[in-house]
Amino acid sequence: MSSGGPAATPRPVSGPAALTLGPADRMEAYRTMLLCRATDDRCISLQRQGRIGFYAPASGQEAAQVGSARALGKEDWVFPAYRELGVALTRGVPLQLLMNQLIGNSGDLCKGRQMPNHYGFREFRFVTASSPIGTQITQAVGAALAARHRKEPVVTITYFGDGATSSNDFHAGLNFAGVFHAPTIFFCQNNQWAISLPREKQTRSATLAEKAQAYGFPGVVVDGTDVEAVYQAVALARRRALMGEGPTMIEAQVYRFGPHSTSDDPRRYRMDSEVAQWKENDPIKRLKERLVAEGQLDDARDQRMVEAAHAEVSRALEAAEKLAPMEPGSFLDDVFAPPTPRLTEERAEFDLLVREGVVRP
Ligand SMILES: Cc1ncc(C[n+]2csc(CCOP(=O)(O)OP(=O)(O)O)c2C)c(N)n1
Repeated sequence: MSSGGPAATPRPVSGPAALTLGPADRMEAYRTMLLCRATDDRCISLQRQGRIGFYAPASGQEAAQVGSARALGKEDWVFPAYRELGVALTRGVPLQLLMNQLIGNSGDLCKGRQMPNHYGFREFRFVTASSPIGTQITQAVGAALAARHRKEPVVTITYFGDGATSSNDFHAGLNFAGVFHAPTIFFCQNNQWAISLPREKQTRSATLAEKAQAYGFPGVVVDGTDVEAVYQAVALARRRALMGEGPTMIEAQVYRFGPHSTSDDPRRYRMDSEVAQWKENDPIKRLKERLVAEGQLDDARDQRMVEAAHAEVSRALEAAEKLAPMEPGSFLDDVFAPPTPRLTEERAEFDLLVREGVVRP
């Protein structure tokens, strides 16, 4: 599968990873986190203007996503949920390609058939997200066992939220991984809310990570607003998995700053004061402070980086909006190969409706 569109954000992932992030890695992580935040801000606005249909923001979760993805190797497979923008960008997915999917235009690799945010990029080993909560967890375990069977030295990582720990697939996936020693990393972003359900109503377990112990492997809690701590936890889990020591679950404690998606209003179920409290630990602010303290960043350079991130989003969006829409009759493609006689007939009927102006391309 080709990536299509210009490579606006080429960020090849190197691996296997060292156990700590170096200064240049920290700066690169910061750049990606700024791009992630700028993309979120723009996409919420685009949805409000009717230019995209739906969006699930990742703001507040950038360190968890970028830190974890930086610890992976290029050959590892990612099984995401629908909120993993920072992971996609770190894997090197060009921003325009993401925009193409949000719009569902003719450059969208999913051909406009997936909900916005539910993208997948084979070239970056980023498997298409599914909406049913938790289904990616069992898929990641199966793929890890298949890779081991083929003697491929890779791990799979699956991303999911606190709400997904109540799904059947979470328990089936962890049990199977424990029994068969799957080289899988279970990366839970506990962002404290599953739409309107708070973390304390999700489970009586003291932590989500401790659920892994019941399945016979380690579960660790990490401060998900600290990019270095996240990186280290994933690098260690990956090393364990590659050494044949089996799976690890990581619970990254974060907070979702924005709505669950553009379809809800979080002020109806949570207090502004809670949001404000978590914003004191904004992962971008934390990493900025670290970079300033070590002399890599000052306010002027930071300002230029923020502006560059917004400009990159504008360029990607402009290019994506110039692309033609999907050809409407394409919904009949890819059903059967070769198409059945009935499909061919339907396609001819559809093309006639387009020619007669009944259906507008
Ligand atoms: C099986 C299933 N049940 C319910 C839903 C509706 N739903 C969509 S998102 C969501 C909450 C998920 O919360 P969490 O796993 O914490 O992830 P987050 O959205 O916070 O990242 C629910 C219940 C669904 N998509 N699939």
